[in-house]
Amino acid sequence: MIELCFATNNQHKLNEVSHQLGNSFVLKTLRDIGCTDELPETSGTITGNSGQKANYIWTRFGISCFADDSGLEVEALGGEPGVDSAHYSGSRDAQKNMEKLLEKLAGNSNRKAQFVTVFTLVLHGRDAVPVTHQFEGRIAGQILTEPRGSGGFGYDPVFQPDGHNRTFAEMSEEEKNGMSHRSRALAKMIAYLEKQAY
Ligand code: ITT
Repeated sequence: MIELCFATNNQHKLNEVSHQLGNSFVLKTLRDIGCTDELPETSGTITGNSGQKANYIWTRFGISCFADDSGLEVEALGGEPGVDSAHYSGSRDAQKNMEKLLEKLAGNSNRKAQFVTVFTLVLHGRDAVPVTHQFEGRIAGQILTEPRGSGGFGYDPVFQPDGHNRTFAEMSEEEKNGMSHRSRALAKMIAYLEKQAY
């Protein structure tokens, strides 16, 4: 069975992804491989940061791995917070990040937004040459004027996916996972992995 390390320090992402991966792969955490480092995220783009995180683990630990970089893109804010989603308010405080977002959108009737994620998979190839692939997932929705619900993480209480009348934070993890940006990208990665002959 393929062993894959998920290069994330975000426990919520880990929970979401481990459920979806099921038993076809052995999922290793950063803790399992003894990595306590802060992962680099300095490229300025979601795609670039995703690659940086996975390549960091491959280079230091030589283990097949994947990383997810994700963010919320709000149309009326020109795509903000985007790559800065995790620390939009200046700190990694989800409450403060949401407050800043709602303040910036106050009085604005265009509430369109999307969550975006890019997974980078680095697989141990022949002769230890790494094989790298990226997979993207998106979900469109609206930013509400105030938070609702207590599930999920990050901006989930203010994000309502199109076609639904509840926020991600009002849904069960299973329901969010049935449509989220992360699960869509992950489904593509799993389909790719299942095609590989091991
Ligand atoms: P790692 O880098 O260790 O994986 P992180 O939390 O720093 O964890 P990102 O750099 O990818 O993750 O930042 C993503 C941020 O975007 C995250 O902290 C949330 O604020 C937001 N975000 C991403 N996916 C989300 C989701 O499903 N629901 C709500 N907010 C999300």
